[in-house]
Amino acid sequence: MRCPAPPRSVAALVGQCAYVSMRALWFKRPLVVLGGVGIFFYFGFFLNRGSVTSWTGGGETHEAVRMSRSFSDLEASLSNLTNIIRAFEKKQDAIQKMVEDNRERRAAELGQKQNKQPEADAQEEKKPPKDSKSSKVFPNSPLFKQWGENLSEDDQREAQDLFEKYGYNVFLSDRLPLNRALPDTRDSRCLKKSYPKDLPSLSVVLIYLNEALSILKRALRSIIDRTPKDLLKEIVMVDDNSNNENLKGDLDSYVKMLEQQHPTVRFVRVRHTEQRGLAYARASGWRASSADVVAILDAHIEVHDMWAEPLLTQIKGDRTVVVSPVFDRVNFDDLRVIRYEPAAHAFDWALWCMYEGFTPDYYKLKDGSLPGKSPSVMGIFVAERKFLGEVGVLDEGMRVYGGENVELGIRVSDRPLSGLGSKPFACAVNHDVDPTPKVWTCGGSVEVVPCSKIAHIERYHKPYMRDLGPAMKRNALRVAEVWMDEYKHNVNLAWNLPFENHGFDIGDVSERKKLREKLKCKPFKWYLENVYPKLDPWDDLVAYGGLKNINASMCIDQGPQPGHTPIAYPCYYYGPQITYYRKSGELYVGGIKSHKYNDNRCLTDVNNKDTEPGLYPCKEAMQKGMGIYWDFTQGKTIKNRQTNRCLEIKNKKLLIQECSGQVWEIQNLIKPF
Ligand SMILES: *[C@@H]1O[C@H](CO)[C@@H](O)[C@H](O)[C@H]1NC(C)=O
Ligand SMILES: *[C@@H]1O[C@H](CO)[C@@H](O)[C@H](O)[C@H]1NC(C)=O
Ligand SMILES: *[C@@H]1O[C@H](CO)[C@@H](O)[C@H](O)[C@H]1NC(C)=O
Ligand SMILES: [Mn+2]
Repeated sequence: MRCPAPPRSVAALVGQCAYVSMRALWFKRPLVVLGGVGIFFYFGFFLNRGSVTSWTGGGETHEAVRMSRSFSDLEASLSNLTNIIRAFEKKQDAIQKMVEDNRERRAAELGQKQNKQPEADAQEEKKPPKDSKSSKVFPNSPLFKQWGENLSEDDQREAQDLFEKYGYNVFLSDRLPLNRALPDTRDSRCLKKSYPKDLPSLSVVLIYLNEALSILKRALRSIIDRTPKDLLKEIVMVDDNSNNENLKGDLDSYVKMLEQQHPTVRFVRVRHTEQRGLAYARASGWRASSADVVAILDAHIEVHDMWAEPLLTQIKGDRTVVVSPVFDRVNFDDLRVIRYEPAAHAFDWALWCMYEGFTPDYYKLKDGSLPGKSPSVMGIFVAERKFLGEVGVLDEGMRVYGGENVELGIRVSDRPLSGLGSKPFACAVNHDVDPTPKVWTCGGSVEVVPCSKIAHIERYHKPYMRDLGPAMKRNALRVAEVWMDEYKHNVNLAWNLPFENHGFDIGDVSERKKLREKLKCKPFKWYLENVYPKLDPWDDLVAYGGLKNINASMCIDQGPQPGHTPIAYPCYYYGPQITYYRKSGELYVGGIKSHKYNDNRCLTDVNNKDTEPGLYPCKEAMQKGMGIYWDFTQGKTIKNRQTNRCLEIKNKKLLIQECSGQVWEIQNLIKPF
């Protein structure tokens, strides 16, 4: 799973949420969104937009190291423009502050609960670390920010080595019991539910690449211990060409031992001889499976008690529903479990995943144990095996990482998102009716099931590749090409790529297009209107990019942040200077939001004697009577409709004044305006 930090508390949904790993908690700082509609990550926006080249955004890891690497590349390429560099340094300070804030919040959070670990099933091979006073060998390592206080220097070195290799605390994992207890983070109503006896059988698919042995063992252990014997048919382990040695012999002997202890469970091993990426690995696990239902999971997880029954019950009631458990976060450093609130799995136009509130209908029922409909999945999902095959499993033409989950979400969403999950049927079993439909549509829907919980490590960095950006972009462009019809260019906009000649070879999509035709899938417009109306279609956008004043030869820039005063600046055509002009006359500076619940920042004539322009959330600006609508055509003046004053530059200052005839040029035209 690749998504960013999900909501951590109920408050998240009513107001606030914490994480996108899909953008990780380090940089996606969740903001309070009133009305319970969603969650937004203002900073992530800047990052994604901001990086023309190397910033990967998203993922479980926006770490400072990578940040500064991206920024120093940038600085190098702009080395002759010292003032611009200064601006970016300022930005880095802001980022730093944000990181500190997050750390403080984290510290507070960690102070809250300790999970008790049982003594049993400890891993004998290693003793707990000794208590001895020693200084920090890696004071700047994220691993030691909250953890490892009393480790000897040798142990610190070992722990740091392992952390750098795996992205989580393997040193600690090696010393925790494989069957450690997890806190019960479910809604209390879940404990009172009962589930049908005759549920479909289950294949659990674990995909992994260079996972630590003890993490993988703990995942296996938890699945075996916490899935009813009569439901768990098999565990399919897909190794996407790992190169760590202990995933060979040591893992084999562990699996052999499990096989002997649990003769009813079939263990299937799939090994790729080259790295094929997440989508292919998940699909090859699906191919190797044979039970009624497949659960396709990451291998850095532990399932909670009763995780399978609620999911299987939903699928028993409706074989076309693709379900997801709710993921709790396991910290990469101390491996503690942090409760996440159930939330819908959503995405933005860059196809980064993120959490979002369910629809208002859902919350009206005031029962957080009920399944909720979701526009997409995060990556981990559970589906009826044959149904998944009928609708095309996953797009195996995707590479490395990202996009495949959104593609699945779009593909199987065939019903309006009413906000409610399907009602579990008491007995009507339809998973074994004739599964060969005459004409199948892109049928189905996605649900998040709160009574099913899986603890998932949000890794500090991922093993797939140093920079996931190119793969993300490529896969997103694939999704756009196959599924998004007239909206496909929104993906280019979100990644700041030109519509044509974007430089990515997206591979052959003809099979996926054929699939779409064969399944008679509904148009993307239908999906937007019925399943995911929160996504802003951006359909009245007419131009975007840097906006240059021809007379002064300078660009508009969002100016110091936080702040409300855009400025004139030498053009560098980067995040803070990217503007979006809407047919309505709204002009955004410094970014555009993917979701309707997130307000954009409108250029305003604040309508008083003060001659500086403003940059305010559009709704707020409207309420305060500021002018947010501008008349503009390419190479002409930018004139406020309300005040008839113009946006101009005088002595290198951005002003609003009586029109003197200065003209502007915007970088990219989307349609004539
Ligand atoms: C900076 O470099 C660009 C080309 O890389 C050049 O066109 C421009 O004149 C340079 N600016 C200054 C101030 O040296
Ligand atoms: C580290 O050692 C000190 C003194 O022995 C003790 O007070 C403290 O609780 C220890 N910290 C941890 C995290 O074990
Ligand atoms: C600004 O530049 C445009 C195009 O070069 C020119 O037609 C116009 O007269 C200039 N306006 C002012 C006020 O200098
Ligand atoms: Mn994951």
